[in-house]
Amino acid sequence: MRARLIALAIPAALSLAATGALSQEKKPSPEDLKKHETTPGGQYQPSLDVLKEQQVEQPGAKPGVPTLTAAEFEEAKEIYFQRCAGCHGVLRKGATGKALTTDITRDRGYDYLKNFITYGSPAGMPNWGTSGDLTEKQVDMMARYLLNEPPQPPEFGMKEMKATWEVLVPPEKRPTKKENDIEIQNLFSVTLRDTGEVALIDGHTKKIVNIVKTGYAVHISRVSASGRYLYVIGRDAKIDLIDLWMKKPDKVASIKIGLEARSVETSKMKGWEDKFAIGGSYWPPQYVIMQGDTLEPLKIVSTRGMTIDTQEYHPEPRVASIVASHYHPEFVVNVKETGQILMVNYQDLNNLKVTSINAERFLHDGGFDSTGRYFLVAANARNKIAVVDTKEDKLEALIEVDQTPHPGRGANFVHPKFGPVWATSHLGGDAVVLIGTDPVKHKENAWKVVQTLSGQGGGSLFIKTHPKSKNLWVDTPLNPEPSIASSVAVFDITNLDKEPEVLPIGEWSGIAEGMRRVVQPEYNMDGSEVWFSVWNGKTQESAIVVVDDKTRKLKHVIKDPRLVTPTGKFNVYNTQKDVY
Ligand code: DHE
Repeated sequence: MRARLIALAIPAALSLAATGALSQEKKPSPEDLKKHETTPGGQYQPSLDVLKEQQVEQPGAKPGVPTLTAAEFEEAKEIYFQRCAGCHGVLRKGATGKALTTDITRDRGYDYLKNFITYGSPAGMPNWGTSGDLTEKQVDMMARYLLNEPPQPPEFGMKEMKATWEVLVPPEKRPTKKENDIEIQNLFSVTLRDTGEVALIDGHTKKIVNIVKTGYAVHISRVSASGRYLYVIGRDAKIDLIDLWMKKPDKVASIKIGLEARSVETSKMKGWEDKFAIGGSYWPPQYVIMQGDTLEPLKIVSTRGMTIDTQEYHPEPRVASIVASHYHPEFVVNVKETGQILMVNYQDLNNLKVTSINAERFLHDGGFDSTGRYFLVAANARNKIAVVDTKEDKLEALIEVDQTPHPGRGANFVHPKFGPVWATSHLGGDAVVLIGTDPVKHKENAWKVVQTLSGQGGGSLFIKTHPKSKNLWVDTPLNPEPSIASSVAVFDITNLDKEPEVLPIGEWSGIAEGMRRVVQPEYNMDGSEVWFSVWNGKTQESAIVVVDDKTRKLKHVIKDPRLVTPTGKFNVYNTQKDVY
């Protein structure tokens, strides 16, 4: 799967405006071509795999514009959604990459487009042609595709959602108390990315309790405030609700909330525990509030609107991370392309109150500070962290960090010198940035980068610690160097000036084949163990490696033929209580 993600690498920008070394006739020199190599940050772009399967109408021909046959249109559309739309947008209005609307593409012309697609650019556009990813024929087809109007994928409203909504076990037929003897708070929901399943693994016995079929390329799991319900979302926008009280925890409801999605969350405010769920989608750009125990869709809200900086209309601002406020009955919805953070109050769905906070464009992933009051989110393509005060519902700070921050939910700990900090690692380099988070007792450090550590290299996705731990773990699964991708760096929180120790988790797994990408450290409930996924290709062996947190020694390797492409792991208690 990793190989697939890289092969489907999307450009950071098909910078038609930034001509750089490439002009219409001139081919780049071999030296320039070297600069066109895609970085880990450039590789980590959405691939709209589900959208590519959609039937969309071919826009009509226009005089003077080269046409495509129906078969060519189908192929070009698939390539575009899979490889280009992540950066340039489904409707080609631009996202992290430049806009490719026909006013621009026709102005640049066929030859120009063909060259760009063939050779790429140092600004981040991969060399699709010279790399062999696209044939000459495909490059020609894509250049023509871009000269035609973009097709519009279908909307997905209440009618479509209701048609997919299923309550497999109605609430009145569900257990009235926990019917199993699993310590459910120490259960892990493990994403099996390429089989579209989650493995529920007992944190104590390390045995698989159940494998539950979920959405396509399943992405994340979140846990309800009571700890009873588990919500899982796939990239196909399918949400599955799992009841952990059942004798064998299993699905009780499911729904599709769009065509492409990445995030789900559940209401956590006191008095509203388990009441609502929310799902955010990439396409159509919208979020939906659902009944927490049935997933019945109640309220759909579009995120289409104006960007915070240039205040221009954006037709497809994707919903990135969503968290549930602990201070108000609100969801914190991060809208990627407009840069708005929406505080969606779920108290009265008919008179919905939404506070829209101007943060920064390209919001992606983030988590709370240790008090649960401040939410820190990466505006990854802007190299910034935005901080929202969820008590006052306002932007607290915008902090410049390193290239392409990717915190996951981040890591909170007390720095020996600077007090409470939240940390993020980066896709674009080895920096691990620590940000002060205590505006009361450490005012001078609050919302400032107080220290920058050096990890193993770029390509980091997740960082983790636990309130009971002295370790700070930093993964590097997207680093191109196999030994770095298959190991993890661990810093001593009590002595951060010391070099990190590097643990060869991939080697410890005993797996000999594949890249053995080590991804997403996740603690067990009491903070004594850290679990790592050893993520290999779909047909290769993968595993979960459990490390003793105190000794940093290998404790256990979980292997099972059913553990195909494990990536994210979500410990029920830590996810329920936002412990990270
Ligand atoms: Fe993720 C979180 C989007 C690729 C594993 N990912 C998120 C979130 C978003 C997101 C918006 C935050 C959700 C939230 O908190 O509500 N991810 C995307 C993409 O758009 C992207 C870049 C490309 C795509 O086409 O999906 C992408 N993500 C990946 C992967 O390739 C990863 C490494 C493996 C996989 O399983 O697909 C991956 N993403 C994760 C994980 C989290 C996540 C494990 C949750 C981390 C956490 O600790 O909460």
